[in-house]
Amino acid sequence: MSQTLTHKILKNHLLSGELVAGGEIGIRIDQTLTQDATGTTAFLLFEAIGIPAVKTEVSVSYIDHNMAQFGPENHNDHLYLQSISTKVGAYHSRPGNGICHQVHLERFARPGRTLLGSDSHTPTGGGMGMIAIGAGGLDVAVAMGGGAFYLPAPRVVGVELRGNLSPWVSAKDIILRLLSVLTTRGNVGGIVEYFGEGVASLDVPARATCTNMGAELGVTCSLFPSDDQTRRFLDAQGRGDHYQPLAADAGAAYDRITKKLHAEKDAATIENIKTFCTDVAVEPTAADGMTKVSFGRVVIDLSQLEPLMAAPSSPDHIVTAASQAGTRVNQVLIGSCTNSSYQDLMTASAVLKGRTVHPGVELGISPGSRQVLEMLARNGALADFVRAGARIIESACGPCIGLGFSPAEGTVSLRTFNRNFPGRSGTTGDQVYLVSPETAIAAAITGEITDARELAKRSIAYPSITLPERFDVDDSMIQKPIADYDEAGHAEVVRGSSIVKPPRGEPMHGTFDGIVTIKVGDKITTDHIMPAGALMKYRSNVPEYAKYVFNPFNEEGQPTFAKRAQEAKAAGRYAVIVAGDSYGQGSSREHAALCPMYLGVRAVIAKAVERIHQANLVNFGILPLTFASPADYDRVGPGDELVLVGSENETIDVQDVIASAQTVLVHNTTRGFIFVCNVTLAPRQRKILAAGGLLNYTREGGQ
Ligand code: MIC
Ligand code: SF4
Repeated sequence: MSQTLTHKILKNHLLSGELVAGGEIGIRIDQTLTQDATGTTAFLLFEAIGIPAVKTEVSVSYIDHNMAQFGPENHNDHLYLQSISTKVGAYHSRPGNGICHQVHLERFARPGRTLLGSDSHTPTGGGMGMIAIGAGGLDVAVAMGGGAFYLPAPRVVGVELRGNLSPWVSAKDIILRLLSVLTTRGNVGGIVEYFGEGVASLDVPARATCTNMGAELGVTCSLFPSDDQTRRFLDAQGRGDHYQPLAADAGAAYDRITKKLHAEKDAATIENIKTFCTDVAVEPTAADGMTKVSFGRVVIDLSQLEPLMAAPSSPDHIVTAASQAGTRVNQVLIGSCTNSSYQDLMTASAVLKGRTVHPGVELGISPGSRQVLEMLARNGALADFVRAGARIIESACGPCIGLGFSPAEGTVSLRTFNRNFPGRSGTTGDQVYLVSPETAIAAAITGEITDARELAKRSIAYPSITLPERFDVDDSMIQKPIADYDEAGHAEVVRGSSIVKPPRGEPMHGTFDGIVTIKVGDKITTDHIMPAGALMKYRSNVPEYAKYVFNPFNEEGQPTFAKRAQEAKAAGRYAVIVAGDSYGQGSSREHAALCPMYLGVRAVIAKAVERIHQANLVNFGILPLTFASPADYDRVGPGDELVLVGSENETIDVQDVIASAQTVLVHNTTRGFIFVCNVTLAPRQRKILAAGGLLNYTREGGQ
């Protein structure tokens, strides 16, 4: 039978389960990556599991997020990560060497392999034809110890690319187009597989831009075939021996995709599905305004694409650059793991060469890796940026995670990044547009949103930057594992005082007696739950970081969420979070589950919970429930007392719910009504919850 590439790679790594969409599978993980903001917890948990050395083919610890170093916390983390990497046999990419996803693509990613990373943009590696998945740090710690990674057997979403990109249109426009069709909602459990004749013209960094921002779709990962482009990239990185051709079989069947959409509110998305998908069927609209739309595969004709942008403040709020033309821009930032490759920055610098940044614009450039920065420095492109007035930012995440370059109030910032969630830039009410390097640089020159194709009218030619024959390879900032385990195992681990052992979960027992500690709306991101930016320096100190859970919702003069949750805990009640659709979208940060758990949160009731966050909740012993009837969301309020009950309103043991219930009744004793929640958990997740979390489960010998 013809197979998708996704199934071929998964089959090669399958340890348990069957590749039938919906069921749970366990796969072998070849490579892992961690970064410093999630990595300290991941390595502390790895230590807590008690396995002396990593068992993967390659595990890399990167330093790229917390680089601001106000106070000793960040540097404490760096030294801990460097020393623990030595002790347990992981590679360690030192600060300054670049953003984890860009460096991993350059130096470690391999076709046909599996990669698990404690960062939601780990799927960047899919540009190399590998299954690369983002997960919480505890899942990555287990994988470092040789444990399987469990995921739902995926639905494979086929995305066929036809034709070639026109000048001034690039990979970012492909993924923005896909976001306009699939949106950020309702794609949990899918894997996007690109295929078709249009694929051949895209080089590996362009493919990686698409797979990177696939994270915003909420799918498990995205991947491209491994072909001549892959070989060329690996050859240029001096890793030709890692090449292996891989593709789906001719005629491979992609899954039929069904999305539940609101006939009116999602009208634009439905139109896009009709325009860009095959075999579209739209069901009649139900009484609640919802309709089911299904389709065969997505088809994007690259030659028809035009410059696009994700308007404030969601990565799926897609508009054409032309439709926003003339909007004044005060800031342009080029970088992040989405668009900071050699080609991206060379394109921007070539357009800018000999010009000066518009007087109303501040332009910031952050190269994705030390390799990119060094090559730009050597070939003069860096000097062209400097001469044009660009501010050069170090090779790290920086402004993408709100560390610096917060825009002024009421101004527009154009960024080549992947997320424009409200306030992520560090400015409340920010207006961030996500764009390609071409659209970014056009605005840097004109001072306003510009369809980059208009630059031709200013006699600016499109610079066609091709993949270099040879990248400058220098791995001296990557510390290699010590071959002699005896020597490595005795290495001293440096633990600054800000590195605090993460708390352990406890199993729940008896009646679940809860109180709604917060009620939030739709699309609550992990940035809302556990803000990053300057607060990220507390990542290795859960008691301190937990003070800021739901910080954006804390009101002056009122008790914070942390206080309310701890009060509930002191009163012997479990704190409960009530949320709308797509709860926990965005990053993989497990602190968005770990810190609430520390405060006493033991259940989340939402209309829907996003994949990585759902797994993190379970891993830290928090019960994720979904409203069987979304209308019940409106009937629950903050402060309501909720008790899980049996069919006759009798009390039940929460362990029984965890063990086998598919649904559970929730008695709102404050308002006097009972509603139904779905308990959607894989069998292994039930065991993890019963144990009070993955750490306990793993230590007790659970697989
Ligand atoms: C992000 O882009 O939000 C981050 C910061 O890279 C996170 C990881 C983290 O919170 O440390 C992610 O995407 O997973
Ligand atoms: Fe870093 Fe931004 Fe990429 Fe997250 S999305 S890994 S913060 S560059």
